[in-house]
Amino acid sequence: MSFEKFNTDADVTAFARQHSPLFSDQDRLQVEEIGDGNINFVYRVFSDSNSLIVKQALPYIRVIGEGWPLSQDRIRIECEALKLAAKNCQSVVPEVYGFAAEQCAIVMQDIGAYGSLRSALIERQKLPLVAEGIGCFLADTLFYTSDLYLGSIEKKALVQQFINPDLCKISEEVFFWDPYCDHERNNVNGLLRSDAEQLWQDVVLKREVARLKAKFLNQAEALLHADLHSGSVFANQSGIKVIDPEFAFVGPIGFDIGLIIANYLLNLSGQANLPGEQTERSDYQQWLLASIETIWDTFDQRFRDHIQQETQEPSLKLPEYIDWYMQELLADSLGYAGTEMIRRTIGVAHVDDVESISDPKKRADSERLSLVLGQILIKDRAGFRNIDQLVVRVRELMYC
Ligand code: SR1
Ligand code: MG
Repeated sequence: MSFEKFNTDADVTAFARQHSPLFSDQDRLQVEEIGDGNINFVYRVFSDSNSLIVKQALPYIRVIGEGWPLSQDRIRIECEALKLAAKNCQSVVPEVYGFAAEQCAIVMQDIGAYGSLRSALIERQKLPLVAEGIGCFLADTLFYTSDLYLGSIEKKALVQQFINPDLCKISEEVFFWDPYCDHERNNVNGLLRSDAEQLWQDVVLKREVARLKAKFLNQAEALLHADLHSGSVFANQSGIKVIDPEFAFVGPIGFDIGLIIANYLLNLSGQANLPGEQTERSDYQQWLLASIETIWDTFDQRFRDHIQQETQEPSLKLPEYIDWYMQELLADSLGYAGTEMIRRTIGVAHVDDVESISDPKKRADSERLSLVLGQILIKDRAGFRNIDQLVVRVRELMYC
């Protein structure tokens, strides 16, 4: 793939004009770089009356530089995943206006009316429709790209369309390997060193993580977003938008569900030591736990409804099979939630929900909670019969 990097604002505005009908020749355009993610460059292009987003994938990871090369095919994957999600789950993703393989760039809708869910959680906002919106997003995008809906031939074509080896390799390493050894990429708070060392010795934990990794590698169940943390969800009073599906591939459904649940739990760990009144903190913690229940319950109900109404394959519609299958999905989701909590605590990429706690001792207290909860989720995942049991266990652990 030949490649033309945007070097100036003029490069970005020319690209925006060429690939979207939003601006007229008379419009004076301005550009601001807004990307705060780890991987790509993101620009907002705006006139007096309109705006859009340009996203460009360089042949390496933005925050690391040329030392960590990365396939630019990820931008095609993102573009195609956004279009498919728009079809399967209406208006929950930004509209794609244009794509150009030569520049490895997409032009898409500006969702400036929404803010990152991570920031909203850190600020203790109680946005009313978010958890339900996430549950619906999960049920729709995952059902309509699984064998429960697609024909056998169509499903294999989908697997082929979303072969995404470079991005999968990042997750294989940063979720399932680095945090379980003294890896040079890890970022361990000095006050947490002995907790991390203890974790690295836990062979039962490492065996369970290996089982989850094997599923991640082998279980082509549905098209995942595959990086569904709270920075990939944007939200406001009227709902959500989900962005950044560049990690998309056909993998185990529980990975998407687990990641977003984990991000609520990471915020919950952070809340214990973020500034503010104790009553306000614990009230918000209850709200986070209620949100997790709503995410799972909405997903569970809607996914079952889809199966009942739309699955054609008779063997996969058996009520006995569906009950067993949903139980497996819950266990997988909790297991992957555990891996997200651990990797965001001692791995390479942390989250602001905890990182923003300025006192290192208090931050270590929150990190310790995340590590302990992460291990419980991984090791005991099959023991939770429903989401309420998880909530009870978290309350016991965190005294909240
Ligand atoms: C080195 S890349 C680390 C993380 O950034 C992305 O957003 C993904 O979450 C990835 O795991
Ligand atoms: Mg991202």
